[in-house]
Amino acid sequence: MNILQKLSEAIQQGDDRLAASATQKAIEQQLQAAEILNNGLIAGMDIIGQRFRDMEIFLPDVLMAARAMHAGMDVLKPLLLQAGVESRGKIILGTVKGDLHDIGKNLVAIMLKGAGFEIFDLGVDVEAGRFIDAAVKEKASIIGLSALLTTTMPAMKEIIDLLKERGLSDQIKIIVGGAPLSQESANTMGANSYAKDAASAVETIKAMMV
Ligand code: B1M
Repeated sequence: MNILQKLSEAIQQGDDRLAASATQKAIEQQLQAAEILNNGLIAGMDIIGQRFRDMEIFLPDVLMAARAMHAGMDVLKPLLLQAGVESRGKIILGTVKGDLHDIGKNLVAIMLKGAGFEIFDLGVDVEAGRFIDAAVKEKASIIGLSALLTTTMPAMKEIIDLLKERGLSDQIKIIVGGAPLSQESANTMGANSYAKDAASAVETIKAMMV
């Protein structure tokens, strides 16, 4: 079993210590951060997602996998954070109301910080108004919204509508992402942009800043 398979296994078993040590070993073997992330950590989490959907495993198993994922991400973080010196701009980020998933949102935050953006992470289960208040307070021109549940996607539209109601949609742009979303759903809800993963979120946000 190679080190990335071992890392994926560690996530699936919810073994946070093994996840951290396998991530460290992968780094020592000079593997690229993106490879460790995609073919080790995320690969393991994808299998957890499938097994959860098929009811082969249950919520506590998913929670343990999430803890192991965070342990691996903590070790990988310095590599993903090849920090830009000058701030490229401020971004408000969070997971929408009713949704507690934060692994993907945290990855987006890490990659954006690495690209030199200043991130104000509001966390999970964030009320619509808080996103807008934070953007106004920090004079941020972009709000990034994450949702992992089909049932919480409508909360994104609520924020977009509230922004319009407050007459701020010319100054503040919205980018949305998360597993149940697509370019089509982003268009339908009226978001300015959509990104399918953390790496494309960085590229899309750079383009939005121009
Ligand atoms: Co939940 N969960 N979960 N879960 N969970 C999913 C999302 C699910 C698909 C599992 C399944 O059934 N196969 C399913 C949703 C079904 C649906 O609505 N379509 C589901 C469910 C049903 C639930 C509960 C309702 C279960 C229950 O209680 N019966 C419950 C809801 C709780 C709530 O939020 N109110 C629940 C709870 C949980 C845990 C708490 C146990 C845990 C989350 C822990 C945490 O986040 N701290 C959890 C987990 C871990 C998952 C799965 C297994 C993995 C999610 C993950 O972290 N993936 C997930 C199945 C899956 O997605 N395969 C599942 C890894 C992460 C790197 O990817 O988050 O997709 P992702 O982020 C990507 C992209 O989406 C994108 O970039 C990221 C990095 O590349 N992206 C953005 C994300 N946000 C972005 C923002 C952007 C741009 C890109 O711009 C701003």
